Amino acid sequence: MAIPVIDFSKLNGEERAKTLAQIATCCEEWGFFQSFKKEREENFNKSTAVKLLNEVEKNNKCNNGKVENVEWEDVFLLTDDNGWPFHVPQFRKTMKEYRIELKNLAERVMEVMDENLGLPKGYIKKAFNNGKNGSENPFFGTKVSHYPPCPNPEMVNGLRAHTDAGGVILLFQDDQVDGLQILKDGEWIDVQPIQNAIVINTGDQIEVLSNGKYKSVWHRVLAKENGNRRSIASFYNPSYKATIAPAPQLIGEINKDNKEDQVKLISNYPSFVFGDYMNVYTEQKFLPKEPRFQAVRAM
Ligand SMILES: O=C(O)CCC(=O)C(=O)O
Ligand SMILES: [Fe+2]
Repeated sequence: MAIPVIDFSKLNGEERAKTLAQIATCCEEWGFFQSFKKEREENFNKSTAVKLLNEVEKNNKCNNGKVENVEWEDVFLLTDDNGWPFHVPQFRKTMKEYRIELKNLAERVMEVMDENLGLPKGYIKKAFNNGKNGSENPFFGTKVSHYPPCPNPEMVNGLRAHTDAGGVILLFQDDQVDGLQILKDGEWIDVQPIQNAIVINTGDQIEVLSNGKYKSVWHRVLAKENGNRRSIASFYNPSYKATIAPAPQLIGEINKDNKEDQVKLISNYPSFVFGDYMNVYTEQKFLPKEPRFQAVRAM
């Protein structure tokens, strides 16, 4: 089974309706898809991001014992206002450009989801801004990961199984070294590396806003014996102050089709402040999803 690949440039052409439908199916049935656009290939070929990442690689030594509660992953986080390494001036410029592009892509993906869910255009973006147009910023962070080769990959996870907390996640994954897997119908399947594709998935907040129509999907990264795996994940999340709840339009829609489900779904997703959700998530990221909603409901 292969994760679906979508050509986003077709959203602007004759195949718009077909592409919208493909994305809807991905959101409903997979929670993960890969976006591919021809021009990106050229842009990324020119980009110095991957070359610069080589400069921050560290020489990690692996243990032979079983390692619990840790990741075989070396990480740094970027936002708009962190410090930047002065000895690699291009890095800041390149990452800034990259992040602007990806933020735009995330907003386009959210608009497509608005349309597919029958919500007004801009609904999800506005919900992430706490119902305001632009006065509160969504959180947009980029996590750069390095998974070094591990002599005992069966004894440690690159990254333990989790769902993502936030909204839309855009991942530029290594095209040489695989390792990312998603849980689909009870089975772990590989997210096949595709050169210059962006892997897109939806987080817990989209699950709540869509009233469970778009589920956040479990995924993990396997440690590998050979090869250094790099990935750059960008997270488009609500503002910490935003109140998140199922869209009222979707509760109504489910009601028409299946009354029993409606009762269940409403009580499954409380309304909460995203900052509170993150406090719960920090403690429970690698535990079952459902108790997170219960814990935040009780806050
Ligand atoms: O490195 C990857 O491929 C995935 C990273 C990820 O799932 C995460 O940081 O939440
Ligand atoms: Fe993740």
